[in-house]
Amino acid sequence: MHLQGTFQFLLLAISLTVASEKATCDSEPKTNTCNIVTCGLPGSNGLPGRDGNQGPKGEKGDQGQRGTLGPPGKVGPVGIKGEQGSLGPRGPKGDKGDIQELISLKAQITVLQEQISTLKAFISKHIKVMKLSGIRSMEEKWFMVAASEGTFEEGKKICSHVGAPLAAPQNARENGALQELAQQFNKNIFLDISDEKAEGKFLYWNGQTVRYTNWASEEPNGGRKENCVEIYANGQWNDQLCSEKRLIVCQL
Ligand code: MAN
Ligand code: CA
Repeated sequence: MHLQGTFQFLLLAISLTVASEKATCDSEPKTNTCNIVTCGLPGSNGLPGRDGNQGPKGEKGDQGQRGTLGPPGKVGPVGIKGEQGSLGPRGPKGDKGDIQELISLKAQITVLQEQISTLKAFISKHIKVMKLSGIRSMEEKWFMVAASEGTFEEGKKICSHVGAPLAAPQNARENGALQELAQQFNKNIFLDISDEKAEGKFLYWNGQTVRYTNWASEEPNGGRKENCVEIYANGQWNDQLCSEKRLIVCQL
């Protein structure tokens, strides 16, 4: 072991000497003289040295490039209401009123008023003619004398020619209109009311139960015999024989 170490030392010493001589040979100009140790052939390259120590920390790099645009943020809360704006400038002056147009409108109104008066007088005369003819007109119901006399069945037949029933008052006003006709023609009038189907149960021609009545005192008293109804000139009602002949008034 000791010998091996010694040998290695010697080899190293020789190598160093040769290297030194080689350097001397290369650097010095060639002369005719020669050194004691002659230059040998250069040795082969040694093994690569060990890695060096870590270098010093580099300088801070340049700033990076700007990033891409991010997504939009959330909508913020509603702002507070602003104050009322100031009054706007005054508008241009309007056109002068057309007095001639006003005069024309007044004239038209006067003409219309005259026409309305004429129409009113015309209608008034017609109503008088109608009344004399045995017609009473209300908002939606008209009574019209159709025959001076007839039984209940005859009367119904006459009115049916114009698709109408006999008169049947459903309130005091309508009863008053029929009363006028009874007075005017001095005859009782058959109403389109009967208890023929069920004794004591008076129905209109269309089967509806009679609501408004104006029975005279003690009426109705006819039992199964008097199944029709007449109106007197005083406006009161009486159950009567259907075979009697009375004024025939239709309801339109
Ligand atoms: C007559 C008839 C009857 C009526 C009485 C009233 O007899 O018209 O229907 O009830 O008079 O007194
Ligand atoms: Ca009676």
